[in-house]
Amino acid sequence: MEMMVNIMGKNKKVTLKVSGMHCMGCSGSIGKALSRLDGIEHAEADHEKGTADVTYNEKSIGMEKIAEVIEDLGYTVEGEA
Ligand SMILES: [Cu+2]
Repeated sequence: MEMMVNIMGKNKKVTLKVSGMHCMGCSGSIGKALSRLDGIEHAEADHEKGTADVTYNEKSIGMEKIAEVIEDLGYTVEGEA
């Protein structure tokens, strides 16, 4: 995986502002749902800060899809933090 990422060399890291998270269950479910997607290298949400750090491959997945998955879980993506 690490090697593939280096070859493709298009990874981008963003921090999103996400509202609606109240506990570790919330941040955990966002992290888990995003991590399952193709093109996501790493995803971790923090309910205290109200953010989600996402490292993704721009060739495989776009911000639109990432936001959609978060919003389908019932949270709101406010934009980049
Ligand atoms: Cu919660």
